[in-house]
Amino acid sequence: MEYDRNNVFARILRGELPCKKVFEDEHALAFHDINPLAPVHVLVVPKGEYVSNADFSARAPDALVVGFWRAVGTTAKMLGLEPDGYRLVANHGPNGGQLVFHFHVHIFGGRQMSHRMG
Ligand code: D5M
Repeated sequence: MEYDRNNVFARILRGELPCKKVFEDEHALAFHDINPLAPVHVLVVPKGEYVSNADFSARAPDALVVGFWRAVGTTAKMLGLEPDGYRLVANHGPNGGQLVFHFHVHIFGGRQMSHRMG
């Protein structure tokens, strides 16, 4: 699939749409999900045009891959989720339930997660 430069996260990254920002550096932007599925539900998106995890891990420069995952860890720590733990999810493609085709990782926290898959 080709990257759509007008997807909602691209527009947030360009400042065309608002977000409730948690963290930002040169590699990534983290903000609250508009439709939270847990007491804490934050999305981390890399800066760059990557459709999915497959695209990101294949094409992104090493420094961006490292910087992105450091940003995920920093964001979780900033949210105070470290001691009790949290869940990371990246939906990939139609079977994965991906809705926004700009690679992103969900951080879920603030409650006990079950092992069941939705
Ligand atoms: O899910 C994409 C996620 O993105 C879904 O949980 C809603 C969220 N979303 C959609 N639009 C916005 C805006 N404008 N702000 C914040 N969050 C948003 P996935 O299935 O992983 O692609």
